[in-house]
Amino acid sequence: MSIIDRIEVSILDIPTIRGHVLSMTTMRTQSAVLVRILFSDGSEGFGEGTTIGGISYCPESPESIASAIETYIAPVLLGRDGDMLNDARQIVARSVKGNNIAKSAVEIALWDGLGKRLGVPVSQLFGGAVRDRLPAAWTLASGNSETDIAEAHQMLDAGRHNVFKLKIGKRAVRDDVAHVARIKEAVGDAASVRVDVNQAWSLQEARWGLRGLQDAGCELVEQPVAAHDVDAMTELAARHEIAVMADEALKGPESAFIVAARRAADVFAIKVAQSGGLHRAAETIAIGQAAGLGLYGGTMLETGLGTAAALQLFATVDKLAWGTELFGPLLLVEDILTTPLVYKDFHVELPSGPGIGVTPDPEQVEKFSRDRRSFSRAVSAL
Ligand code: MUC
Ligand code: MG
Repeated sequence: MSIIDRIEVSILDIPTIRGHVLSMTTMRTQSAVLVRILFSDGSEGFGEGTTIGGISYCPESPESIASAIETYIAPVLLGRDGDMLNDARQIVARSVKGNNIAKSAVEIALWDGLGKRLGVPVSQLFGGAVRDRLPAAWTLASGNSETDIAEAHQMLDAGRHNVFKLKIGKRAVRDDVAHVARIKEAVGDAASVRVDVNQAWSLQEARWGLRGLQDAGCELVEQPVAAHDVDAMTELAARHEIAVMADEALKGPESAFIVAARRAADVFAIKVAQSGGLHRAAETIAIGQAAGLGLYGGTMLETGLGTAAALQLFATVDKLAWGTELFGPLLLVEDILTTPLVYKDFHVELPSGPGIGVTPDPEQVEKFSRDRRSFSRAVSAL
């Protein structure tokens, strides 16, 4: 038995290499909630939960993630058997509604601990990896077309990325379409161009937008309208050839079932954190596969730690038709891992090693740490 003895939570604030301009905010820092679980046999596991732009992307914030873990999730897990993942997930699900990112951060740490104790990578606990590297897209979001074009060429020349996701939705639809067309023209057939609207358009704007994007050679549009507007997504997916991808609309298997049943997307962006953990992300993948939808490995712009956890799951998926966007650590001025993930030949490699395959460097954690709290089985102390 490996009893969950102690759960440590810290928020790391890591600056980004440039402003990341999204329809709802501009990110200059990524705040990652790091979870460390210590087990009675001396083993440990790490997890991570991030959101995007504080609280502008979804209801969870770095502070709420840390607070949900320390106030509600840690108390129900301390003293339980860390090898019993289903038991842990179920008790947390019964005690805490929503808070998917917080649950995911803790669940990743449990998987990491279990994998390390068994001496196997987490991918093996999900049936085994079927590939050792995955295509990784890059997001162009400097807010300026010229800067984005220069960045795209730099990435192509370096052999780092040949799939670009453009963040749009902040300007008028016509200006956004012109911006996308310029970038597509500049990269030509050397790269795939896709966009993410992050829910910013009304259905009427989206009708025009999708037509313009399609004519500009853009291959896919992610979450063009509000996450709850399933009917609008259904109409857009049916009327346009450009692929429509659901992101914010997917919060695990329950919502995935609704989106799939209503044909409200052609592609699922699978996000481990948004799904509520690796297990629920795997269930979401299964629903997408059963519905015949395309799959894409999404990100919440995690550090190398959360990115490695996602890699462990995505590497087990039979077909990821749209690749991944697991570039999170590259957007940060510095990563926190002892050994960074390898980005090469337009791919990111699956780390070998047990658990999630990576470990945070304590000095880097200390350097970016905003605060640190720990909760032990006997006493809970700040
Ligand atoms: C999102 O909405 O997909 C993923 C990549 C990126 O640049 O932002 C995120 C969020
Ligand atoms: Mg998105």
